[in-house]
Amino acid sequence: MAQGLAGLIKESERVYIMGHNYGDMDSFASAIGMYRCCLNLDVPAYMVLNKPNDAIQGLYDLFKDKRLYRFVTGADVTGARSHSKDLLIIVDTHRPNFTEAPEIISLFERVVVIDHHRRGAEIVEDTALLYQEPYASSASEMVTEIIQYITNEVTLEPLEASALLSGIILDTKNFVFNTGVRTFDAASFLRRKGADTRLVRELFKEDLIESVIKSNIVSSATILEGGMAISQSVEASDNIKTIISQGADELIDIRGIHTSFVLGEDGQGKIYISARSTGKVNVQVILEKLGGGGHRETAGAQLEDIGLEEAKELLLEKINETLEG
Ligand SMILES: [Mn+2]
Repeated sequence: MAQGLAGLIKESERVYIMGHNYGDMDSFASAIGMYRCCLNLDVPAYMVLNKPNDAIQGLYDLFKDKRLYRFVTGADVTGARSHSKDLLIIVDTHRPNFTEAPEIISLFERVVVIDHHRRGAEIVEDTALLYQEPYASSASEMVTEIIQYITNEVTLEPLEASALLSGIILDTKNFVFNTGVRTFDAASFLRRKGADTRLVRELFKEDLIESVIKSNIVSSATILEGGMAISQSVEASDNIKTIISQGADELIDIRGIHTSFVLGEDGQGKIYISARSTGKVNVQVILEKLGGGGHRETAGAQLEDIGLEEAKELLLEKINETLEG
């Protein structure tokens, strides 16, 4: 795979690399990793990034002022030259509409996709190379392997290695999920190349405010009979969906709790519910009764024109109804 990819890169005038929209550390880092492959092959490359969001800002800040790394926007790519001799590499997604700049895909005659997600209905058509590995933990893991085989001389800067390690850590939630032998092999290679585990830890630090809200969710939880927990965020936030889903995650990590429900309100007065279960209770069935949906172990719902306390009462009613049924 690496040899095929090396051939495609070498016969290109320029290479453009893009991840998915609302990029995360895995898509950003795997783009950095492929950028490094192009540098090692002496082919000029550009990373396509419109506007870094909060999830990658910290990581992006480490690279943005270094002249070695070249970032362009989707508009820069559309407006520039003919891309008939260029190559587009898409990382961490295979769905055209999920990419950072879907409009540029058709400008390229040759497109490569490197992704670890299970294949969905929508996929980039006519790829010159499709490398899809659902057993890989992350795009960063796949790219870390590619870096080792694409050139005989392997150059990888410590900062790039740190970025790739943070991508792996994000997608495996600290080497817990989808973690195989090859994940540790990749991590070990990155550490040898100078990946800085303290720097990675810094990148995962969250804002104080959000962390306080989350602690409140956990500390104010009520335990219902038989290992179910229910809680709410007293603070409204525009980021409430993320906060309550992480709060619900933390609650089922507590021994004795197998199901958790967390409510919260966004800045516009809309109520969100996030539910998690270890599988004992089907939370999808409960939240469907409130117009929500999801899966057996992860579900959510949104309610309008209702207060937080009222919504909580309603939820408790549906929980009881379901369990009695
Ligand atoms: Mn990923």
